[in-house]
Amino acid sequence: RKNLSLLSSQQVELAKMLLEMNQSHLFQHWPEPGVNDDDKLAFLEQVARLNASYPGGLASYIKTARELLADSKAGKNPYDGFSPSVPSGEALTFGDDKFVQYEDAGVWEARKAVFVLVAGGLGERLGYNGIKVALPLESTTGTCFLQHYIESILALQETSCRLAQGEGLTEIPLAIMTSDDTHLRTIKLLESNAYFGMKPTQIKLLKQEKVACLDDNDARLAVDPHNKYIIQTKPHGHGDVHSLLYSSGLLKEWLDAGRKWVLFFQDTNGLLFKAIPAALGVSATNEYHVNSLAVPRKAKEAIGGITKLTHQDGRTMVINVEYNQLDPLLRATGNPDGDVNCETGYSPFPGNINQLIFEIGPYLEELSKTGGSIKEFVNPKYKDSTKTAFKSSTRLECMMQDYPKTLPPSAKVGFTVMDTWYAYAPVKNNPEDAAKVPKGNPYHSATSGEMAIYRANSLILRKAGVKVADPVNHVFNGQEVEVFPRIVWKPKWGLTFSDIRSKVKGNCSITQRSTIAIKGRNIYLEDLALDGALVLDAIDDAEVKVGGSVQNAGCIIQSVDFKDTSVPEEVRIRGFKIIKVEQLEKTYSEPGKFSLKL
Ligand code: UGB
Repeated sequence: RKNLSLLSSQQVELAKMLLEMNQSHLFQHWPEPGVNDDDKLAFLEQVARLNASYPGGLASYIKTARELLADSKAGKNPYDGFSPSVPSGEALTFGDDKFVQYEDAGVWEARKAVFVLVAGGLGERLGYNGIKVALPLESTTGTCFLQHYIESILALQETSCRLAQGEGLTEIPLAIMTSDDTHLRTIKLLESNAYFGMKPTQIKLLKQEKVACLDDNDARLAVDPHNKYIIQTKPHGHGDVHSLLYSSGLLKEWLDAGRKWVLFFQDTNGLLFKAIPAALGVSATNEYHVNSLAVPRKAKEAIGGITKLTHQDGRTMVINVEYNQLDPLLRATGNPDGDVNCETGYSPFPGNINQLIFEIGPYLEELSKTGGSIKEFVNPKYKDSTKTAFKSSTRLECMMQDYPKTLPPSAKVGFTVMDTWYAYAPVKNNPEDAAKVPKGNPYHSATSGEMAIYRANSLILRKAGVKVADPVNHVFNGQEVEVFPRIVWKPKWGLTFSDIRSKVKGNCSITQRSTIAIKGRNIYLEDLALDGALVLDAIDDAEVKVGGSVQNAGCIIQSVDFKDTSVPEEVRIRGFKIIKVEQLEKTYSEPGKFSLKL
């Protein structure tokens, strides 16, 4: 290995910077030259990595940390001088004329879009040991979140590029932000599934680095308790996505290639793509630089609230206020009850679901000024009220939805409120915590996430004219949920409401105990009466009309206790499994027109 006397000038500069920034404790334990040189080199290499991965470098990190820690000690309110009010945005109703117009506009625009999935979090609240994008979003077909996301993007790509034939753009890129916790497992999931049908070159992985932990109010960097040559690090938050898109050159590449929109989304929302086309249509029609998707939110629910903030000096911004800050902000500004439901039964502040659509041009222009750094915050857990010592080391954090905080007032920042039933069903909470959620508030568990898919698909088919039976109530893992028929389809079968509406005809009906999985693009249901389980598959060149009556024993749902470790974790956390007793399967693998009368 290298001798310490051969340190690069950059390493020497960084060590000097640390000494100047009152970080001499990092070197105090170093023995004389020649002893532990490999450890010392590894330490300096880590310092160089931490320096390179933070906009402005480590010196800037330490400086910002000191300022934020001083503000936190002084109890400074980050919203000092601002008063909150309810903003106005675009509200959509699934399936009505306006919604369909926005969907059409969104599908047309989609060929100029890129998607960015933030998937660097481990999901501590869920307590699942794998990566969250590998979890099945429903267990009827076992499709995992990543597969569903990729297939949805491919379906959008196919339709949008076909509509705009000859315009040159043929692929919608996907970038995935990973972290050390998720990177290798994300690659493995993609590689072992042939990238779920996407071209490998269409997907770019950007790994976020962790940031240095801080031991005290002077922002002294924390060393690992087990190895003094390692600086302790923790995740910096999903806000890293902006600096990564900027520093990797991807944003510029996309803009140069004629792309206009970047859509950010999170790791476990199986409903999201039902809302994407219309939301993109809203961005395009209203020429929003920033468009945040929101849903009605119960007061104190653990999702941020979209809020209009007006400063005493007249400045205003529409921004997410995180769930733990909205209530204190309201109380401090003349609303003694804080965050409470209004007469609608919901908080007047719509809930941020962290699905953001930015116009790339103005976004890149802004990042060229900021380097992609996002307003950070610090959340130290103090030992006592003197706020002089921490219970454990802390670090700076940042959130992707804070991007608009640095924008000038001329920026067009809007939001779109969608109904929760078709836009938002994340899988975030473990069964025990979900069972403790106050009645009426969403569980956000694997159980509710899956049931939300069946509910949304049932309600959409109803809107399209199918007679879908009412749900029955069941309790799984201590959570009472409505169980609709298990209706699932591939994104390419029904990407938009108009698409779906064109594929069901005549008098169709589905009973509550039924299951239907539609896997082919050109499958049409016509006068179909289903009471049991039916699986339909067809290649894209096969057009199949399916009608008549199906009756069989179908699939049954069997309860599973989350504590039963003999059952795989992804099954246990949802509290049930699906047993296929009898199902009718029809597959069409030859091109042509077919009519199936059952
Ligand atoms: N994530 C990363 O990629 N890197 C990180 O360092 C951390 C997370 P959580 P959170 O949808 O209900 C957000 O932990 O942060 C990814 C919004 O802030 O699931 O508590 C991670 O993989 C909040 O306003 O959520 O809360 C995941 O995909 C509200 O919208 C995503 O970031 C809330 O989500 C979110 O991480 C919500």
